[in-house]
Amino acid sequence: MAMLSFERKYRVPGGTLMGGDLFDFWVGPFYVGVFGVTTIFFSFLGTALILYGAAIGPTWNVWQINIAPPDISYGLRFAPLKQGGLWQWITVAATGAFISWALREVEICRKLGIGLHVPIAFAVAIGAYLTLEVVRPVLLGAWGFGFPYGILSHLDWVSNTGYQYLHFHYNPAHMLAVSFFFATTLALSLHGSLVLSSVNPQKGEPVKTPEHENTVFRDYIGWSIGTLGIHRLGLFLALSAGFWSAVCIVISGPFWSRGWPEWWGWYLNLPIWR
Ligand code: UQ2
Repeated sequence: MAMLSFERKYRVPGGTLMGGDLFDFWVGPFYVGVFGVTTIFFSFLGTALILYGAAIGPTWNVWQINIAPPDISYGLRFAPLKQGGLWQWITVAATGAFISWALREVEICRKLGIGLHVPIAFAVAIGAYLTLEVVRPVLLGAWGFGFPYGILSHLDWVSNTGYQYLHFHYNPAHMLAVSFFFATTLALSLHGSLVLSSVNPQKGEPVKTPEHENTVFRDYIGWSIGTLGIHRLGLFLALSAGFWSAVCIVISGPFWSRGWPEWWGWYLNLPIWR
């Protein structure tokens, strides 16, 4: 079915999560919905607050603009706008925009009658952000433990937070996260190159099918995971990378407050070495 007639057939009311037919329409190619409106509201609010924070700051150098969370002494209270309150409201706006976007994805999936894999995958990324900016600061008792909004400043935060635990690469959950990130790039490079090789055959050859793709890997390693399997694997690897990233930072402080190399003392203290 041609794309335009397909879209005419499926762009019908229904499948919304709340509000019934309210905003259940399209603007050009874009589905609006209640959550399209809330996405626009929160992203405009957040962007305006960021611009205000930059305007009252010392620089317009994009690399150096920084909107920091409140001082630790504010604990989990509201801070004045210029003492971290802006960071708090920007965090509220970002969270509202991310969750609105995920729910808009859910409504589009429901309209199409497809699975909810895309919004669920996005929810894992939102979960990693909320772990950094909400869950860990709440567990540590102060919003000041969140990362600041700024290009260089958030890099400094990552570096400082890592060195606070002496050597973050000894964090076992960080090891898992990094391994999943690398495995994700390996899987996507294998998959992308394999598919492109099949649809870009050598001169005079017809475009190839999945049988050829399977045979490449059966010849290499005696096994092919299959065309559906590679996408299941890719989603698993990518979500695992995000999941273990969230775990590795939320356990740093709330669960383990010394250097991560020291955590491996359990191994050195095993009774088998006596
Ligand atoms: C595959 C297959 C695909 C693929 C790829 C493979 C036809 C088009 C890439 C090969 C993948 C394997 C063997 C898994 C590798 C494991 C990790 C952890 C990276 O068999 O089926 O479909 O794209």
